[in-house]
Amino acid sequence: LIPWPKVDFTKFGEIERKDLSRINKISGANLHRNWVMIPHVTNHDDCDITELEVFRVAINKENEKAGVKLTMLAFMVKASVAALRKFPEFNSSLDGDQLVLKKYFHIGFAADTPGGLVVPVIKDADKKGVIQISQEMAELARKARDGKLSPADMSGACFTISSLGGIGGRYFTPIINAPEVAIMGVCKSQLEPKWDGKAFVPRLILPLSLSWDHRVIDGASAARFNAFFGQVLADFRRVLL
Ligand code: CAO
Repeated sequence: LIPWPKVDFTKFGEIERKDLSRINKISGANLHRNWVMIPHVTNHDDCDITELEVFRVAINKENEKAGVKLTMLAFMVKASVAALRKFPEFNSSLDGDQLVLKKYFHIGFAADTPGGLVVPVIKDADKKGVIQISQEMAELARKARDGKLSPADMSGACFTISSLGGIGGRYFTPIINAPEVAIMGVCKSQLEPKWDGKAFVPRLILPLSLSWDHRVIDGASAARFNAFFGQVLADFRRVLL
């Protein structure tokens, strides 16, 4: 590679210099390695979360006094577990000439903090309900913002979800969090007109962006993974199957 350009920006105008945070330095090095070493591909898809959002809002209303708040992200953690069970190569890591297939389901989620990006992990998400996952996520996100996450809080993930749903955007290309082999990026859901065979009806559509490691996964499996993930969110009874 040719050297990074060295430019005296003061020649062009006023500037200010700021040190990178500790988290920026650590996550930047990891992201750079993962971007360079993993052959990434990203599949984009949409899923219909109209019914799930109605259910989520109703449950939150029912439990308002108890202070329970179910988040869309917690449902996505459960949907990830169902998809990882169905497509075990997504719950693996490369180790030389071998693939390590994991029988546990720890799901990481990207959390934006004033110091930078961190990925706390919900352990054994297969054994937890959506309420418990929502509560643990809120607690981990709070610890992340306060800079109080321990190394144990951030280790052992099998698969990561990066949600920009509360912020905006349509699709993006998330970078895989090695040694995981895939990551689900989620953007903001929007009401869109969908044809039901007779008329256009308003449906709440969630954009999905799944990045995967082409050494382990192929495009057909990724398309199936996205389709299944979307089917689970469209009809959550499928997590029971
Ligand atoms: N579509 C539309 N709205 C959404 C949504 C979606 N997919 N996901 C969440 N929202 C809405 C929620 O309904 C909520 O709205 P109200 O305040 O009106 O109830 C609001 O966005 C906040 O959502 P939330 O409290 O459920 O938070 P969250 O679970 O979406 O996010 C966390 C939590 C920790 C993931 C988030 O704070 C965060 O850090 N996100 C950024 C992650 C990131 O930076 N990813 C990029 C990594 S690559 O650089």
